Amino acid sequence: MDEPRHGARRRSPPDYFSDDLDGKPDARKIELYLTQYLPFHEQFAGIDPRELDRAAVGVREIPETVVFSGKRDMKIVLACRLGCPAACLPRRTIMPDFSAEARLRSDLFQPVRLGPYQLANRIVMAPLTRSRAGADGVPCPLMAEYYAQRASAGLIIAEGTNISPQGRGYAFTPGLYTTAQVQAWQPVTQAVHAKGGRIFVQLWHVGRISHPSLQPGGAVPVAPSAIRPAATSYTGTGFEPCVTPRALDTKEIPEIVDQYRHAAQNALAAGFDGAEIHAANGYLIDQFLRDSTNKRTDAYGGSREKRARFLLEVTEAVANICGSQRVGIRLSPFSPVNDIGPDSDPAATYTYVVKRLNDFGLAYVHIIEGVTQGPREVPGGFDLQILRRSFRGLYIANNGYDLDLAREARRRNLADLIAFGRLYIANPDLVDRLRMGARLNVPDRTTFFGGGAAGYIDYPFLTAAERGVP
Ligand code: 8OZ
Repeated sequence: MDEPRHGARRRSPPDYFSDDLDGKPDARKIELYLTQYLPFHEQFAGIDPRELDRAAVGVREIPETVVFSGKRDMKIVLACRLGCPAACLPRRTIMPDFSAEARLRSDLFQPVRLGPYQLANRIVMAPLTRSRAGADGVPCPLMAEYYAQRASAGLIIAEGTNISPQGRGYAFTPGLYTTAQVQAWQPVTQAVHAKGGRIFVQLWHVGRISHPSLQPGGAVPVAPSAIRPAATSYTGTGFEPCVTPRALDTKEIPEIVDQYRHAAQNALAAGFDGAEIHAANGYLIDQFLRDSTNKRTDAYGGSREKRARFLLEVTEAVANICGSQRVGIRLSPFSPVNDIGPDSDPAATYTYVVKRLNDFGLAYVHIIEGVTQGPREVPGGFDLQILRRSFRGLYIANNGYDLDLAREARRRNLADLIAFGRLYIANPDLVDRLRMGARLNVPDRTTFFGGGAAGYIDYPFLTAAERGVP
């Protein structure tokens, strides 16, 4: 660790501690460092020093002088300045064992700009279906408490919210198509804002992933084509197999685009900071995009361009209402969830989509990497960074992230923000817990969907003592 690696030449010491290599480090800054970080160091003892070297490379992106430490051989490493490779960092033996710094310095916990908003950090609460709304899709008061508890996330993306009665596929999911729903969302967004948080809503139409008992008039659900999925829909009394959907008539499609427009208007009236279009997980927009589920021969099916048309019309409608910088979109290019078959050329289809999305100047794409709630591997080895590079807005990465993976994604600049789903169910103060490397609460699966306060707003926060507050 003491010698320059990779054949890098030792350069002159950086100017932050310009007297460091042979003289004494700046005592005032060391003091600052000790008071700021020492209280945490026990939390992070035992980090492999090689980890620190990797972190050193990562901090190069922070446009400020940084300090971090490693415990090997009782050394503290004083690092500096943008662009200084790890291999040429000055090293001094001055203090024993404080190895926390690499974790603390990840820019996961630094503010970031998203559209018009300055987010407190790069951690996103992913949309999570919790089925606590009323049978009429009206959010319940517990939801204000639930989201406010999680307001320290840089951004909350609220759960999938139905744009219309026809868009509903799960009992007790909220909506944004009635006045009562809008009014019941208002205390939710206010509670998040009162805690300094930001909250987008996720606009959802499930398409064929529904059941007649959830549909207006007991109708069969709709889809681009009449292909039955081997999937289930939660009806309120249990999971029922999905039925063969009815293929939408061409003239109905602009009506659904209008429903998205109306829901986007309602989202603003409800106080949301923006909207995420749910185009993932085998729901309606995904059903239009993939040629496995879209067999149409009209202007919305056939070629990739035609299959993407519905998604692009929805995006245009929502962006026109919210302002494009208040809109994001979620995609799951390689996920088979909800029995959606793969597109015959997913790499080309989804690359085409994100390139076309550039026409709107959206705030972000939110990519479920790999299989939703499953392996992160992408079939065929497609490099999701191609999507990221093709898109001009921010890239939110999701699926199976933990602290190490998230830090790694930032260190290697593979994502702009990281969305955590299941970890947020049981850890309202996830940001603090990740920042401190603290233990995580274990979620209770039996309370994921439906029910009341139990398993919803009763997961404990770290105590003051655990947070190191006297
Ligand atoms: C995970 C797996 C399948 C579906 C969604 C309700 O995407 C879901 C979902 C989440 O909105």
